[in-house]
Amino acid sequence: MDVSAHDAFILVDMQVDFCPGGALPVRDGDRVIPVLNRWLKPFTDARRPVFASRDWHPPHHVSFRERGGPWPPHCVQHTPGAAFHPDLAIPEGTVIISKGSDPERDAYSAFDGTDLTRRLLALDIRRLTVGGLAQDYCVHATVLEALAEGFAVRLLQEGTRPVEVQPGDGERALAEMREAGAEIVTGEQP
Ligand code: VGL
Ligand code: ZN
Repeated sequence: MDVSAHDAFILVDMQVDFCPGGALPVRDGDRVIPVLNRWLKPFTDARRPVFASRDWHPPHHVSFRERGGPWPPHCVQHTPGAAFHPDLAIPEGTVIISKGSDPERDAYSAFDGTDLTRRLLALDIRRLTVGGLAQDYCVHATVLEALAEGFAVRLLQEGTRPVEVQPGDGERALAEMREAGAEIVTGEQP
């Protein structure tokens, strides 16, 4: 894969709560970790910027079931479940983008309510390579917003997995991202 001066890597919500055993587990969510570790290598070798988004909810967030939301409590700020998965080799210098911190409003996209666009433009980034969880929620929303903001997107198919509240959500999300202009890159390694 080519990595140029206009490329950055976006790791979406690779947190303990989205992996097996967590509060809102994505089936085989942890299987993407070695894949992402391998794909990160050409970016760190080329000293390209890496961003890691995290779901970062206050207790009693509006998206939680206790408040009539769709999700069990997950990724509560400063709890072990909100931590990045320990097996993910987060490169030195990775910029953490926290989202979903407003108690009254959910945010799936890493761009939603964050300064990600401004940071990317400041670095003259034009193309994003994206992987993480979940394919049908935060990855989907992040990819669509990136494209709408004018960034090119390469989505790592083996670097993402869906939570699939409804069967087929993962496939539908993938098709929508492709139709919106994302390049779907296959392979367990670069
Ligand atoms: C996510 C559901 C709720 C995600 C976050 O990261 O995809 N999904 N909050
Ligand atoms: Zn959430």
